[in-house]
Amino acid sequence: MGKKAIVTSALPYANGEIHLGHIASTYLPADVTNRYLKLTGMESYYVCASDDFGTPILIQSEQEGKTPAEYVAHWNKRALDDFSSFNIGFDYFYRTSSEENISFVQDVFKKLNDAGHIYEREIIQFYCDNDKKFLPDRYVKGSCPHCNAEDQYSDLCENCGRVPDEIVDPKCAICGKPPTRKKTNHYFFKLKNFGDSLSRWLDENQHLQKDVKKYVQNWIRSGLVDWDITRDISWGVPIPLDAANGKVLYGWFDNHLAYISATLKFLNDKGIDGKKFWNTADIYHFIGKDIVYHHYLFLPAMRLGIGSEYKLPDFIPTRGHLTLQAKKISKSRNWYIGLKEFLQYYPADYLRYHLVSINPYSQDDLNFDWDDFATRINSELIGNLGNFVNRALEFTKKEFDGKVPEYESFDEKDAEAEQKIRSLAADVGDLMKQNHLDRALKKIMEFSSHFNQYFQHKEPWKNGPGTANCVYLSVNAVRSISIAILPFMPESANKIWMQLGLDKKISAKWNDMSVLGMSANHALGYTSPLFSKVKSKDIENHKKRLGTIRTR
Ligand code: B3M
Ligand code: ZN
Repeated sequence: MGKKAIVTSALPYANGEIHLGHIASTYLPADVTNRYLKLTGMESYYVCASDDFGTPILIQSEQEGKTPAEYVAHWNKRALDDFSSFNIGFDYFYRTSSEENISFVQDVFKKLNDAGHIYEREIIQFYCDNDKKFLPDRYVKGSCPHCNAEDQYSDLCENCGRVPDEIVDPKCAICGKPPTRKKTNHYFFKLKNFGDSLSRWLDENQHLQKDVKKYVQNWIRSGLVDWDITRDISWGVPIPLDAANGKVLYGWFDNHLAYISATLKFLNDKGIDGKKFWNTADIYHFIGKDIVYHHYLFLPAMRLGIGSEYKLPDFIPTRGHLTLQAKKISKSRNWYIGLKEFLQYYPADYLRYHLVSINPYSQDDLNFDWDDFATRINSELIGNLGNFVNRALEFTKKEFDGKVPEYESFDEKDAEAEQKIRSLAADVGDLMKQNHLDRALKKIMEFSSHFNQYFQHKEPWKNGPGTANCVYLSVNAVRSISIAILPFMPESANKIWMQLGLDKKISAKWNDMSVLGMSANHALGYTSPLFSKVKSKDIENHKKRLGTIRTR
Protein backbone atom coordinates (compact mmCIF):
# COMPACT_ATOMS: atom_id res chain seq x y z
CA MET A 1 0.00 0.00 0.00
CA GLY A 2 1.18 3.47 -0.85
CA LYS A 3 0.37 6.67 0.98
CA LYS A 4 -2.44 7.90 -1.21
CA ALA A 5 -5.56 6.37 -2.65
CA ILE A 6 -8.51 7.17 -4.83
CA VAL A 7 -11.54 5.01 -4.16
CA THR A 8 -14.43 4.94 -6.60
CA SER A 9 -17.52 2.80 -6.91
CA ALA A 10 -19.74 2.12 -9.91
CA LEU A 11 -21.55 5.35 -10.67
CA PRO A 12 -25.27 5.16 -9.91
CA TYR A 13 -27.51 5.86 -12.89
CA ALA A 14 -29.46 9.03 -12.27
CA ASN A 15 -32.75 7.31 -12.86
CA GLY A 16 -34.09 5.81 -9.70
CA GLU A 17 -33.65 5.40 -6.02
CA ILE A 18 -30.73 3.67 -4.37
CA HIS A 19 -31.70 0.32 -2.91
CA LEU A 20 -30.04 -2.41 -0.89
CA GLY A 21 -28.80 -4.17 -4.01
CA HIS A 22 -26.68 -1.17 -4.97
CA ILE A 23 -25.05 -0.61 -1.65
CA ALA A 24 -24.21 -4.22 -0.83
CA SER A 25 -21.79 -4.82 -3.67
CA THR A 26 -20.24 -1.43 -4.25
CA TYR A 27 -20.94 1.63 -2.10
CA LEU A 28 -20.63 0.03 1.30
CA PRO A 29 -17.43 -1.96 0.65
CA ALA A 30 -15.92 1.14 -0.96
CA ASP A 31 -16.91 3.35 1.95
CA VAL A 32 -15.58 0.92 4.55
CA THR A 33 -12.32 0.69 2.63
CA ASN A 34 -11.96 4.44 2.27
CA ARG A 35 -12.62 4.97 5.97
CA TYR A 36 -10.10 2.28 6.79
CA LEU A 37 -7.43 3.77 4.54
CA LYS A 38 -7.93 7.21 6.05
CA LEU A 39 -7.70 5.71 9.51
CA THR A 40 -4.34 4.17 8.69
CA GLY A 41 -3.12 7.66 7.87
CA MET A 42 -3.34 7.42 4.11
CA GLU A 43 -4.56 10.37 2.10
CA SER A 44 -7.52 8.60 0.59
CA TYR A 45 -10.49 10.11 -1.21
CA TYR A 46 -13.75 8.50 -2.17
CA VAL A 47 -14.96 10.06 -5.39
CA CYS A 48 -18.24 9.28 -7.08
CA ALA A 49 -20.76 10.83 -9.47
CA SER A 50 -24.17 10.21 -10.88
CA ASP A 51 -24.17 8.51 -14.27
CA ASP A 52 -26.37 10.92 -16.22
CA PHE A 53 -26.14 10.05 -19.89
CA GLY A 54 -27.42 7.20 -21.95
CA THR A 55 -30.46 5.72 -23.52
CA PRO A 56 -32.42 4.47 -20.46
CA ILE A 57 -32.30 7.89 -18.83
CA LEU A 58 -33.47 9.59 -21.99
CA ILE A 59 -36.34 7.12 -22.28
CA GLN A 60 -37.42 7.68 -18.70
CA SER A 61 -37.17 11.45 -18.76
CA GLU A 62 -39.32 11.40 -21.90
CA GLN A 63 -41.87 9.24 -20.14
CA GLU A 64 -42.02 11.67 -17.22
CA GLY A 65 -42.27 14.71 -19.47
CA LYS A 66 -39.08 16.26 -18.13
CA THR A 67 -35.93 17.41 -19.85
CA PRO A 68 -33.13 14.91 -19.29
CA ALA A 69 -31.15 17.60 -17.45
CA GLU A 70 -33.99 18.24 -14.98
CA TYR A 71 -34.52 14.56 -14.57
CA VAL A 72 -30.90 13.72 -13.71
CA ALA A 73 -30.56 16.75 -11.41
CA HIS A 74 -33.40 15.33 -9.33
CA TRP A 75 -31.88 11.87 -9.04
CA ASN A 76 -28.37 13.15 -8.45
CA LYS A 77 -29.57 15.05 -5.40
CA ARG A 78 -31.75 12.21 -4.18
CA ALA A 79 -28.90 9.70 -4.47
CA LEU A 80 -26.53 11.90 -2.53
CA ASP A 81 -29.15 12.49 0.19
CA ASP A 82 -29.78 8.77 0.58
CA PHE A 83 -26.08 7.89 0.58
CA SER A 84 -25.41 10.57 3.18
CA SER A 85 -28.03 9.26 5.55
CA PHE A 86 -26.38 5.86 5.27
CA ASN A 87 -23.03 7.47 6.10
CA ILE A 88 -21.50 6.73 2.76
CA GLY A 89 -18.84 9.38 3.16
CA PHE A 90 -18.01 10.50 -0.34
CA ASP A 91 -15.28 13.07 -0.33
CA TYR A 92 -16.75 14.24 -3.58
CA PHE A 93 -19.92 13.46 -5.51
CA TYR A 94 -20.26 14.95 -8.95
CA ARG A 95 -21.99 14.09 -12.22
CA THR A 96 -21.02 12.71 -15.60
CA SER A 97 -22.94 15.53 -17.30
CA SER A 98 -20.68 18.18 -15.76
CA GLU A 99 -18.85 20.56 -18.06
CA GLU A 100 -15.59 19.20 -16.73
CA ASN A 101 -16.46 15.64 -17.63
CA ILE A 102 -17.77 16.57 -21.06
CA SER A 103 -14.59 18.37 -22.02
CA PHE A 104 -12.41 15.66 -20.47
CA VAL A 105 -14.25 12.98 -22.42
CA GLN A 106 -14.00 14.94 -25.67
CA ASP A 107 -10.31 15.37 -25.08
CA VAL A 108 -9.87 11.62 -24.56
CA PHE A 109 -11.85 10.97 -27.73
CA LYS A 110 -9.57 13.27 -29.71
CA LYS A 111 -6.44 11.64 -28.33
CA LEU A 112 -7.72 8.17 -29.14
CA ASN A 113 -8.68 9.37 -32.59
CA ASP A 114 -5.26 10.96 -33.19
CA ALA A 115 -3.58 7.75 -32.04
CA GLY A 116 -5.56 5.78 -34.62
CA HIS A 117 -7.76 3.89 -32.19
CA ILE A 118 -11.02 5.16 -33.60
CA TYR A 119 -12.54 4.61 -37.02
CA GLU A 120 -15.77 5.46 -38.74
CA ARG A 121 -17.98 2.92 -40.40
CA GLU A 122 -21.42 2.84 -41.86
CA ILE A 123 -23.63 0.49 -39.95
CA ILE A 124 -27.15 -0.70 -40.12
CA GLN A 125 -28.95 0.34 -36.98
CA PHE A 126 -32.30 -0.73 -35.67
CA TYR A 127 -34.93 1.89 -36.37
CA CYS A 128 -38.52 2.00 -35.24
CA ASP A 129 -40.83 3.24 -37.97
CA ASN A 130 -43.59 3.58 -35.41
CA ASP A 131 -41.61 5.72 -32.96
CA LYS A 132 -39.48 7.39 -35.66
CA LYS A 133 -36.29 6.72 -33.70
CA PHE A 134 -33.03 4.93 -33.96
CA LEU A 135 -33.04 2.21 -31.36
CA PRO A 136 -29.72 1.79 -29.59
CA ASP A 137 -29.08 -0.32 -26.47
CA ARG A 138 -32.09 -0.52 -24.21
CA TYR A 139 -34.42 0.59 -26.93
CA VAL A 140 -34.13 -2.97 -28.22
CA LYS A 141 -34.83 -6.26 -26.50
CA GLY A 142 -34.24 -9.78 -27.71
CA SER A 143 -32.31 -12.99 -27.05
CA CYS A 144 -28.60 -13.12 -26.29
CA PRO A 145 -26.60 -14.67 -29.16
CA HIS A 146 -24.07 -16.12 -26.69
CA CYS A 147 -26.20 -17.88 -24.11
CA ASN A 148 -29.68 -17.69 -25.70
CA ALA A 149 -31.19 -15.97 -22.63
CA GLU A 150 -34.44 -14.33 -23.64
CA ASP A 151 -35.69 -10.82 -22.93
CA GLN A 152 -32.25 -9.18 -22.76
CA TYR A 153 -31.38 -5.62 -23.70
CA SER A 154 -29.15 -5.25 -26.70
CA ASP A 155 -26.35 -3.61 -24.70
CA LEU A 156 -25.81 -6.20 -21.99
CA CYS A 157 -26.88 -9.74 -21.30
CA GLU A 158 -27.72 -10.00 -17.63
CA ASN A 159 -27.45 -13.75 -17.79
CA CYS A 160 -23.93 -14.28 -19.14
CA GLY A 161 -22.53 -10.79 -18.57
CA ARG A 162 -21.42 -10.31 -22.16
CA VAL A 163 -22.24 -7.53 -24.55
CA PRO A 164 -24.15 -9.14 -27.41
CA ASP A 165 -22.77 -8.18 -30.84
CA GLU A 166 -26.15 -8.80 -32.44
CA ILE A 167 -29.25 -9.46 -30.46
CA VAL A 168 -31.55 -12.22 -31.75
CA ASP A 169 -35.28 -11.66 -32.46
CA PRO A 170 -35.20 -7.91 -31.76
CA LYS A 171 -38.21 -5.87 -30.57
CA CYS A 172 -38.60 -2.14 -29.98
CA ALA A 173 -38.61 -1.59 -26.22
CA ILE A 174 -41.05 1.29 -26.47
CA CYS A 175 -43.81 -0.18 -28.62
CA GLY A 176 -42.84 -3.86 -28.87
CA LYS A 177 -42.89 -3.92 -32.68
CA PRO A 178 -40.05 -5.52 -34.59
CA PRO A 179 -37.75 -2.71 -35.74
CA THR A 180 -36.57 -2.06 -39.26
CA ARG A 181 -32.97 -1.30 -40.15
CA LYS A 182 -31.47 1.94 -41.39
CA LYS A 183 -28.01 3.11 -42.36
CA THR A 184 -26.06 5.48 -40.12
CA ASN A 185 -22.40 6.39 -39.62
CA HIS A 186 -20.84 5.29 -36.37
CA TYR A 187 -17.46 5.66 -34.69
CA PHE A 188 -15.80 2.57 -33.32
CA PHE A 189 -13.12 2.09 -30.72
CA LYS A 190 -10.57 -0.52 -31.80
CA LEU A 191 -10.74 -2.69 -28.72
CA LYS A 192 -9.11 -5.42 -30.85
CA ASN A 193 -5.87 -3.40 -30.78
CA PHE A 194 -5.60 -3.95 -27.05
CA GLY A 195 -5.89 -7.70 -26.58
CA ASP A 196 -2.18 -8.23 -25.92
CA SER A 197 -1.62 -5.20 -23.74
CA LEU A 198 -4.76 -5.93 -21.69
CA SER A 199 -3.67 -9.50 -21.23
CA ARG A 200 -0.24 -8.38 -20.06
CA TRP A 201 -1.72 -5.85 -17.67
CA LEU A 202 -4.03 -8.50 -16.20
CA ASP A 203 -1.11 -10.89 -15.72
CA GLU A 204 1.06 -8.29 -14.06
CA ASN A 205 -1.53 -6.86 -11.70
CA GLN A 206 -1.32 -9.05 -8.62
CA HIS A 207 -4.18 -7.32 -6.80
CA LEU A 208 -7.01 -8.35 -9.10
CA GLN A 209 -9.21 -11.28 -8.09
CA LYS A 210 -7.90 -14.45 -9.68
CA ASP A 211 -11.22 -15.93 -10.76
CA VAL A 212 -12.33 -12.71 -12.45
CA LYS A 213 -8.99 -12.39 -14.22
CA LYS A 214 -9.35 -15.91 -15.50
CA TYR A 215 -12.59 -15.40 -17.31
CA VAL A 216 -11.60 -11.98 -18.60
CA GLN A 217 -8.50 -13.64 -20.07
CA ASN A 218 -10.82 -16.15 -21.70
CA TRP A 219 -12.83 -13.37 -23.26
CA ILE A 220 -9.62 -11.90 -24.65
CA ARG A 221 -8.54 -15.27 -25.99
CA SER A 222 -11.84 -15.83 -27.72
CA GLY A 223 -11.36 -12.48 -29.48
CA LEU A 224 -12.35 -8.93 -28.63
CA VAL A 225 -14.87 -7.06 -30.71
CA ASP A 226 -14.46 -3.39 -31.65
CA TRP A 227 -16.76 -1.23 -29.75
CA ASP A 228 -19.46 1.00 -31.20
CA ILE A 229 -19.16 4.24 -29.25
CA THR A 230 -21.76 6.27 -31.11
CA ARG A 231 -25.40 6.88 -30.31
CA ASP A 232 -27.99 8.54 -32.54
CA ILE A 233 -29.68 10.27 -29.65
CA SER A 234 -29.67 13.79 -28.27
CA TRP A 235 -28.56 13.12 -24.68
CA GLY A 236 -24.85 12.48 -24.26
CA VAL A 237 -21.39 13.91 -24.79
CA PRO A 238 -21.31 15.34 -28.33
CA ILE A 239 -18.69 13.70 -30.50
CA PRO A 240 -16.13 16.46 -31.08
CA LEU A 241 -15.94 16.15 -34.86
CA ASP A 242 -17.86 18.20 -37.41
CA ALA A 243 -18.61 15.11 -39.43
CA ALA A 244 -20.36 13.56 -36.43
CA ASN A 245 -23.38 15.79 -37.01
CA GLY A 246 -24.35 16.12 -33.38
CA LYS A 247 -24.24 12.41 -32.59
CA VAL A 248 -23.25 11.59 -29.06
CA LEU A 249 -20.91 9.14 -27.39
CA TYR A 250 -22.15 5.96 -25.83
CA GLY A 251 -22.68 6.32 -22.05
CA TRP A 252 -20.08 3.66 -21.33
CA PHE A 253 -17.51 5.75 -23.19
CA ASP A 254 -17.96 8.73 -20.92
CA ASN A 255 -19.11 7.43 -17.53
CA HIS A 256 -15.95 5.80 -16.21
CA LEU A 257 -13.92 8.80 -17.33
CA ALA A 258 -15.79 10.69 -14.63
CA TYR A 259 -13.80 8.71 -12.08
CA ILE A 260 -10.86 10.75 -13.33
CA SER A 261 -12.53 14.04 -14.24
CA ALA A 262 -14.36 14.27 -10.91
CA THR A 263 -11.13 13.49 -9.05
CA LEU A 264 -9.29 16.19 -10.98
CA LYS A 265 -12.04 18.72 -10.30
CA PHE A 266 -12.13 17.88 -6.60
CA LEU A 267 -8.37 17.91 -6.05
CA ASN A 268 -7.55 20.83 -8.31
CA ASP A 269 -10.18 22.91 -6.48
CA LYS A 270 -8.41 22.03 -3.25
CA GLY A 271 -5.14 23.27 -4.69
CA ILE A 272 -3.73 19.77 -5.14
CA ASP A 273 -2.30 18.66 -8.49
CA GLY A 274 -5.03 16.15 -9.33
CA LYS A 275 -3.23 14.42 -12.16
CA LYS A 276 -0.07 13.91 -10.15
CA PHE A 277 -2.13 12.63 -7.25
CA TRP A 278 -3.98 10.15 -9.45
CA ASN A 279 -0.78 8.82 -10.91
CA THR A 280 0.90 8.29 -7.56
CA ALA A 281 -2.13 6.90 -5.71
CA ASP A 282 -3.52 3.40 -5.33
CA ILE A 283 -6.59 3.34 -7.55
CA TYR A 284 -9.61 1.31 -6.46
CA HIS A 285 -12.72 0.81 -8.58
CA PHE A 286 -15.41 -1.07 -6.65
CA ILE A 287 -17.95 -2.78 -8.91
CA GLY A 288 -20.63 -5.43 -9.11
CA LYS A 289 -19.94 -8.47 -11.25
CA ASP A 290 -22.33 -7.40 -14.03
CA ILE A 291 -19.93 -4.70 -15.19
CA VAL A 292 -16.71 -6.69 -15.24
CA TYR A 293 -16.52 -6.47 -19.03
CA HIS A 294 -16.60 -2.68 -18.88
CA HIS A 295 -14.05 -2.29 -16.10
CA TYR A 296 -11.55 -4.99 -17.01
CA LEU A 297 -11.59 -4.34 -20.75
CA PHE A 298 -13.07 -1.05 -22.00
CA LEU A 299 -11.82 1.12 -19.17
CA PRO A 300 -8.19 -0.05 -19.13
CA ALA A 301 -8.07 -0.17 -22.94
CA MET A 302 -9.12 3.46 -23.15
CA ARG A 303 -6.50 4.45 -20.59
CA LEU A 304 -3.86 2.48 -22.46
CA GLY A 305 -5.03 4.12 -25.69
CA ILE A 306 -4.07 7.58 -24.46
CA GLY A 307 -0.60 6.43 -23.49
CA SER A 308 -1.46 5.66 -19.86
CA GLU A 309 -1.60 9.36 -19.15
CA TYR A 310 -3.74 8.32 -16.19
CA LYS A 311 -2.74 5.18 -14.42
CA LEU A 312 -4.77 2.01 -14.61
CA PRO A 313 -6.59 0.62 -11.58
CA ASP A 314 -4.69 -1.33 -8.95
CA PHE A 315 -7.78 -2.88 -7.43
CA ILE A 316 -11.14 -3.65 -9.02
CA PRO A 317 -12.95 -5.29 -6.10
CA THR A 318 -15.78 -7.20 -7.70
CA ARG A 319 -18.69 -8.58 -5.74
CA GLY A 320 -21.83 -10.55 -6.44
CA HIS A 321 -25.45 -9.50 -6.58
CA LEU A 322 -27.81 -9.24 -3.70
CA THR A 323 -30.99 -11.25 -3.77
CA LEU A 324 -33.88 -10.45 -1.48
CA GLN A 325 -35.51 -13.28 0.44
CA ALA A 326 -33.72 -15.54 -2.06
CA LYS A 327 -35.40 -13.87 -5.05
CA LYS A 328 -33.91 -11.62 -7.67
CA ILE A 329 -34.35 -7.92 -6.91
CA SER A 330 -36.80 -6.29 -9.29
CA LYS A 331 -37.91 -2.69 -9.18
CA SER A 332 -40.84 -3.32 -11.48
CA ARG A 333 -42.22 -6.07 -9.24
CA ASN A 334 -41.52 -3.96 -6.13
CA TRP A 335 -39.20 -6.68 -4.96
CA TYR A 336 -36.59 -4.38 -3.51
CA ILE A 337 -35.96 -2.31 -0.41
CA GLY A 338 -35.11 1.32 -0.93
CA LEU A 339 -32.26 2.60 1.19
CA LYS A 340 -34.35 5.52 2.34
CA GLU A 341 -37.16 3.22 3.39
CA PHE A 342 -34.83 0.92 5.29
CA LEU A 343 -33.38 3.81 7.24
CA GLN A 344 -36.84 4.76 8.43
CA TYR A 345 -36.92 1.48 10.35
CA TYR A 346 -33.36 0.92 11.55
CA PRO A 347 -30.14 2.83 12.13
CA ALA A 348 -27.59 2.86 9.32
CA ASP A 349 -25.14 0.84 11.40
CA TYR A 350 -27.49 -2.16 11.59
CA LEU A 351 -27.56 -2.40 7.85
CA ARG A 352 -23.86 -1.68 7.52
CA TYR A 353 -23.10 -4.45 10.01
CA HIS A 354 -25.40 -6.92 8.34
CA LEU A 355 -24.40 -6.26 4.75
CA VAL A 356 -20.68 -6.41 5.46
CA SER A 357 -21.12 -9.64 7.42
CA ILE A 358 -22.88 -11.48 4.63
CA ASN A 359 -20.69 -10.14 1.83
CA PRO A 360 -17.49 -12.06 1.05
CA TYR A 361 -14.76 -10.77 -1.23
CA SER A 362 -15.95 -12.83 -4.15
CA GLN A 363 -18.45 -12.89 -6.92
CA ASP A 364 -20.82 -15.20 -5.14
CA ASP A 365 -24.29 -13.80 -4.86
CA LEU A 366 -25.49 -12.90 -1.41
CA ASN A 367 -28.95 -12.88 0.04
CA PHE A 368 -30.72 -10.42 2.27
CA ASP A 369 -33.14 -12.24 4.50
CA TRP A 370 -35.21 -10.37 7.11
CA ASP A 371 -35.03 -13.17 9.69
CA ASP A 372 -31.30 -13.51 9.24
CA PHE A 373 -31.00 -9.75 9.66
CA ALA A 374 -32.91 -9.89 12.96
CA THR A 375 -30.83 -12.79 14.24
CA ARG A 376 -27.51 -11.22 13.38
CA ILE A 377 -28.39 -7.87 14.87
CA ASN A 378 -29.93 -9.29 18.03
CA SER A 379 -27.48 -12.06 18.77
CA GLU A 380 -24.24 -10.75 17.30
CA LEU A 381 -24.26 -6.99 17.20
CA ILE A 382 -26.33 -6.52 20.34
CA GLY A 383 -25.84 -9.84 22.16
CA ASN A 384 -22.10 -9.84 21.73
CA LEU A 385 -20.65 -6.40 20.98
CA GLY A 386 -23.31 -4.13 22.46
CA ASN A 387 -23.53 -6.30 25.52
CA PHE A 388 -19.80 -6.31 26.19
CA VAL A 389 -19.39 -2.57 25.75
CA ASN A 390 -22.33 -1.85 27.99
CA ARG A 391 -21.47 -4.26 30.77
CA ALA A 392 -17.82 -3.14 30.93
CA LEU A 393 -18.71 0.55 31.07
CA GLU A 394 -21.70 0.19 33.40
CA PHE A 395 -19.69 -1.91 35.80
CA THR A 396 -16.95 0.72 35.91
CA LYS A 397 -19.59 3.36 36.58
CA LYS A 398 -21.16 1.43 39.38
CA GLU A 399 -18.19 -0.08 41.15
CA PHE A 400 -15.35 2.32 40.39
CA ASP A 401 -17.19 5.61 40.37
CA GLY A 402 -16.84 5.80 36.61
CA LYS A 403 -13.04 5.89 36.73
CA VAL A 404 -10.62 3.45 35.14
CA PRO A 405 -8.99 1.51 38.01
CA GLU A 406 -5.29 1.10 38.63
CA TYR A 407 -4.11 -2.33 37.49
CA GLU A 408 -2.02 -4.81 39.41
CA SER A 409 0.19 -7.60 38.15
CA PHE A 410 -1.49 -9.64 35.41
CA ASP A 411 -2.41 -13.30 35.72
CA GLU A 412 -2.46 -15.64 32.73
CA LYS A 413 -5.97 -14.66 31.57
CA ASP A 414 -5.11 -10.97 31.89
CA ALA A 415 -1.92 -11.46 29.89
CA GLU A 416 -3.88 -13.28 27.22
CA ALA A 417 -6.43 -10.45 27.12
CA GLU A 418 -3.69 -7.86 26.85
CA GLN A 419 -2.16 -9.82 23.98
CA LYS A 420 -5.50 -9.76 22.15
CA ILE A 421 -5.49 -5.98 22.35
CA ARG A 422 -1.88 -5.74 21.25
CA SER A 423 -2.43 -7.84 18.16
CA LEU A 424 -5.87 -6.56 17.12
CA ALA A 425 -4.70 -3.83 14.74
CA ALA A 426 -2.50 -6.24 12.80
CA ASP A 427 -4.97 -9.13 12.88
CA VAL A 428 -7.83 -7.06 11.52
CA GLY A 429 -5.60 -4.88 9.34
CA ASP A 430 -4.22 -7.89 7.44
CA LEU A 431 -7.71 -8.85 6.39
CA MET A 432 -8.66 -5.27 5.49
CA LYS A 433 -5.62 -4.97 3.25
CA GLN A 434 -6.77 -8.05 1.38
CA ASN A 435 -10.27 -6.68 0.98
CA HIS A 436 -11.78 -9.35 3.24
CA LEU A 437 -14.03 -6.90 5.00
CA ASP A 438 -16.43 -9.60 6.21
CA ARG A 439 -13.63 -11.57 7.83
CA ALA A 440 -12.16 -8.45 9.35
CA LEU A 441 -15.47 -7.63 10.96
CA LYS A 442 -15.73 -11.19 12.18
CA LYS A 443 -12.31 -10.86 13.83
CA ILE A 444 -13.55 -7.84 15.72
CA MET A 445 -16.59 -9.79 16.85
CA GLU A 446 -14.35 -12.64 18.01
CA PHE A 447 -12.34 -10.12 19.97
CA SER A 448 -15.51 -8.85 21.62
CA SER A 449 -16.68 -12.36 22.30
CA HIS A 450 -13.32 -13.22 23.88
CA PHE A 451 -13.69 -10.26 26.23
CA ASN A 452 -17.26 -11.22 27.08
CA GLN A 453 -15.96 -14.60 28.18
CA TYR A 454 -13.01 -13.07 29.99
CA PHE A 455 -15.36 -10.77 31.91
CA GLN A 456 -17.64 -13.69 32.71
CA HIS A 457 -14.74 -15.82 33.83
CA LYS A 458 -13.28 -13.12 36.08
CA GLU A 459 -16.60 -12.46 37.83
CA PRO A 460 -15.68 -8.92 38.83
CA TRP A 461 -19.07 -8.54 40.59
CA LYS A 462 -17.68 -10.77 43.32
CA ASN A 463 -15.06 -8.10 43.87
CA GLY A 464 -12.33 -10.66 44.43
CA PRO A 465 -8.63 -10.22 43.59
CA GLY A 466 -8.07 -9.37 39.93
CA THR A 467 -11.24 -7.28 39.64
CA ALA A 468 -9.33 -4.09 38.91
CA ASN A 469 -7.33 -5.81 36.17
CA CYS A 470 -10.48 -7.17 34.61
CA VAL A 471 -12.11 -3.74 34.51
CA TYR A 472 -8.96 -1.99 33.38
CA LEU A 473 -8.43 -4.39 30.49
CA SER A 474 -12.11 -4.51 29.57
CA VAL A 475 -12.40 -0.73 29.32
CA ASN A 476 -9.30 -0.76 27.17
CA ALA A 477 -10.83 -3.43 24.98
CA VAL A 478 -13.90 -1.25 24.56
CA ARG A 479 -11.67 1.53 23.33
CA SER A 480 -10.01 -0.86 20.86
CA ILE A 481 -13.41 -1.93 19.60
CA SER A 482 -14.53 1.61 18.99
CA ILE A 483 -11.51 2.30 16.77
CA ALA A 484 -11.77 -1.04 15.00
CA ILE A 485 -15.43 -0.61 14.07
CA LEU A 486 -15.05 2.96 12.87
CA PRO A 487 -14.83 2.02 9.17
CA PHE A 488 -17.80 -0.33 9.51
CA MET A 489 -20.14 1.46 11.91
CA PRO A 490 -18.99 5.06 12.24
CA GLU A 491 -21.94 6.26 14.33
CA SER A 492 -21.65 3.51 16.93
CA ALA A 493 -17.88 3.85 17.02
CA ASN A 494 -18.09 7.53 17.87
CA LYS A 495 -20.84 6.88 20.40
CA ILE A 496 -18.60 4.44 22.26
CA TRP A 497 -15.75 6.91 22.09
CA MET A 498 -17.94 9.51 23.78
CA GLN A 499 -19.12 7.06 26.42
CA LEU A 500 -15.48 6.39 27.17
CA GLY A 501 -15.19 10.05 28.07
CA LEU A 502 -12.95 10.76 25.13
CA ASP A 503 -13.86 13.24 22.38
CA LYS A 504 -16.99 13.68 20.31
CA LYS A 505 -15.25 12.07 17.39
CA ILE A 506 -12.54 9.48 17.23
CA SER A 507 -9.21 11.16 16.70
CA ALA A 508 -7.10 8.00 17.01
CA LYS A 509 -5.42 6.16 14.16
CA TRP A 510 -5.83 2.50 13.24
CA ASN A 511 -2.81 1.20 15.17
CA ASP A 512 -3.94 2.99 18.33
CA MET A 513 -6.45 0.21 18.91
CA SER A 514 -3.53 -1.96 19.99
CA VAL A 515 -2.38 0.49 22.61
CA LEU A 516 -3.76 0.40 26.16
CA GLY A 517 -4.95 3.96 25.84
CA MET A 518 -7.32 4.15 28.79
CA SER A 519 -5.12 4.93 31.76
CA ALA A 520 -5.96 4.72 35.44
CA ASN A 521 -8.21 7.44 36.85
CA HIS A 522 -9.59 8.47 33.48
CA ALA A 523 -13.28 9.32 33.94
CA LEU A 524 -15.84 7.76 31.61
CA GLY A 525 -18.56 9.81 29.95
CA TYR A 526 -22.31 9.30 30.03
CA THR A 527 -23.09 5.65 29.30
CA SER A 528 -26.20 4.04 27.85
CA PRO A 529 -27.05 0.95 25.76
CA LEU A 530 -25.80 1.36 22.22
CA PHE A 531 -28.52 -0.53 20.41
CA SER A 532 -32.06 -1.68 20.79
CA LYS A 533 -33.36 -5.04 19.65
CA VAL A 534 -35.03 -5.80 16.36
CA LYS A 535 -38.59 -6.96 17.08
CA SER A 536 -40.01 -10.02 15.37
CA LYS A 537 -43.38 -8.33 14.91
CA ASP A 538 -41.73 -5.60 12.86
CA ILE A 539 -39.84 -8.17 10.83
CA GLU A 540 -43.09 -9.88 9.89
CA ASN A 541 -44.45 -6.54 8.69
CA HIS A 542 -41.37 -5.83 6.62
CA LYS A 543 -41.76 -9.18 4.95
CA LYS A 544 -45.40 -8.52 4.14
CA ARG A 545 -44.57 -5.16 2.66
CA LEU A 546 -42.18 -6.66 0.09
CA GLY A 547 -43.70 -6.85 -3.34
CA THR A 548 -46.23 -4.14 -2.57
CA ILE A 549 -46.07 -0.60 -3.85
CA ARG A 550 -44.24 1.76 -1.55
CA THR A 551 -43.33 5.41 -1.88
CA ARG A 552 -40.15 6.35 -3.60
N1 B3M B 1 -23.99 3.40 -14.12
C1 B3M B 1 -24.37 1.24 -13.22
C2 B3M B 1 -24.14 -0.20 -13.38
O1 B3M B 1 -24.17 -0.70 -14.49
C3 B3M B 1 -23.49 2.05 -14.11
C4 B3M B 1 -22.07 2.00 -13.64
C5 B3M B 1 -21.17 2.93 -14.33
S1 B3M B 1 -19.57 2.80 -13.68
C6 B3M B 1 -18.60 3.78 -14.65
O2 B3M B 1 -23.93 -0.85 -12.37
ZN1 ZN C 1 -41.29 1.21 -31.46
